[in-house]
Amino acid sequence: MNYFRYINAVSAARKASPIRELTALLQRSPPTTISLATGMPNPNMFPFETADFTIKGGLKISFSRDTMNRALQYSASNGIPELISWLKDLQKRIHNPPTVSYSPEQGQMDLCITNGSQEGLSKLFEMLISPGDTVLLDTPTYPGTLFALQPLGCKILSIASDQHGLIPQSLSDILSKWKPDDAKNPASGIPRVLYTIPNGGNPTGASMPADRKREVYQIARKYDLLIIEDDPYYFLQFEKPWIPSFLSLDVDGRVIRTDSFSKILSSGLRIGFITGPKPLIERVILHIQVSTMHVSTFTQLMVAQLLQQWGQDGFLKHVDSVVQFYVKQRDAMQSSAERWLKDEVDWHVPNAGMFFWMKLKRIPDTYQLISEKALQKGVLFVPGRAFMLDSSTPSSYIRATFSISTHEQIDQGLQRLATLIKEDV
Ligand code: 09M
Repeated sequence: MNYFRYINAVSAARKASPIRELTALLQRSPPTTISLATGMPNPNMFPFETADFTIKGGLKISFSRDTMNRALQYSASNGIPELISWLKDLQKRIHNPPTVSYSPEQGQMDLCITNGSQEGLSKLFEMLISPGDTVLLDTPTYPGTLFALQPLGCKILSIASDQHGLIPQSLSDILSKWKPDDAKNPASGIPRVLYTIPNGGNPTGASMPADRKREVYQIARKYDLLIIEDDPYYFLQFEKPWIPSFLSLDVDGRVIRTDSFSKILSSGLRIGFITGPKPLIERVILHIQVSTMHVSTFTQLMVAQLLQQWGQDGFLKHVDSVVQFYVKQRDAMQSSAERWLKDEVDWHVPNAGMFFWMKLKRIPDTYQLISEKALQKGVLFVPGRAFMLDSSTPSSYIRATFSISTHEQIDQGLQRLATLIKEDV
């Protein structure tokens, strides 16, 4: 892969700050080293001394004074070493990416920690997109992606999707406007980036089966596309075996995957990670160096110590227990939807994630119904328009989330929706 083909002028111009490089060096140096080098404050002057965290299941994490000093200090931009190595091992176990054994230039798997997957996504877009570029994605999609992409001045081509996610034939049809050889011609305007949410799609709830992913990967090879696999709901898959990821198919080093701990450890701690070819991950790290500098060392240490105590098996056991909860929530929404909405609404039962994507059959546009009347009835959903390329496009859909409400609230909420629909049509 010629990674220079994908990065824009801003990203190509990024250089390593010597001071940040020194910080990383210091992290690896023996404790006897006397550093008169970096501009780090003296942590003994910080007010926080120690901390104890009580973890479900009886575990405890204690930050001694030394750990606390480290937790409150600057750290390397790619993440603290123990968290990076734990997560690399996890990726190897779960996805077993072919790129693990590649050389760095061939696109060897690398990983860096981000402030949730949102930081990873926005940094990827800012690395890859130049004004006038054409980007491929399946709509409806996550507004956090649309609103990160649109100001970059790119044209977005929307690929059709159904209850199994992005439709490979639609991707092929859209790309057939170009010849595969156009990938060698910068003036051809051929898209270079494909973005998709492969599991528990936001808002659609759709998950892509493995054979579709293989088809999409082959199309990406044909047209030399980079695939951004935004997968924050990977660990909220309700059925095993988990569907193989794009990363697991990545023989070329053309997949960058954004993962998130937001749905399974904490959304407020802001821990996500991106996994992909080293030459691209390095560019993202250069951007982190001059923006957020790094994810909170405190947060990273908290999570690293938990993961180290759990081990991979303990982590996966925790994921199972989270999934068990969400399956019951999903089932509660399914049975309440059956009870109140089945004449007026169409939906597919999601196999992952937190969302039902409901089509209100007799309502051509849900925007007013939701933004004005629903609130008066004491219930709220996101109107479908919010997930469209152009948010002024009418949509008969709504997104209903089953993560946070009790079964009773879900039932009442959907009953209120049923009343609302009856009054409206
Ligand atoms: N709604 C998300 N989605 C959301 C949402 C949210 C406050 C977040 C996809 O926490 P991160 O950074 O790992 O998650 C970002 C992210 C990336 N990709 C597909 C997502 O769904 C999070 C936060 C209020 C509302 C929110 O509605 O859908």
